[in-house]
Amino acid sequence: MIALVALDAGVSLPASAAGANHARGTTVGIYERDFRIRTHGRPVAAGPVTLVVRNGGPDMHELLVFRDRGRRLPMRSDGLTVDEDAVESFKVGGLEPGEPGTRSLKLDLRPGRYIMFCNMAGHELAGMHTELVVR
Ligand SMILES: [Cu+2]
Repeated sequence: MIALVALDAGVSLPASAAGANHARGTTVGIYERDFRIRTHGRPVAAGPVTLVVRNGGPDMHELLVFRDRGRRLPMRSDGLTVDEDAVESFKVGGLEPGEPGTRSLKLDLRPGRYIMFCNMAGHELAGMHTELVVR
């Protein structure tokens, strides 16, 4: 696990803060539901980035963040989940599966392209993935 990652499930920011630049970094709103992940899609500044993740349900969802290797993520033999162990060195953080509601994930991101997805069985394949570009 990378030391820069910190989970902070207790913090909740107003939706109006999504995408705004603050002295302490950038806040990005992420919206999950069965079976999509949406964000504003604009590049964000490198440095401290807080993802405010709202799960609209109805299922539990997680959010994993990996640096993009420029290749498709490897799947486990179940064919339904990404083999996280095979790309562990690219992982920058994540939220464990959670019930509908809002949680936040604090990251410290270098410039580059990142992929965010839910790795509960079949969810990534169903469409629960998106990108984040950091400049
Ligand atoms: Cu999910």
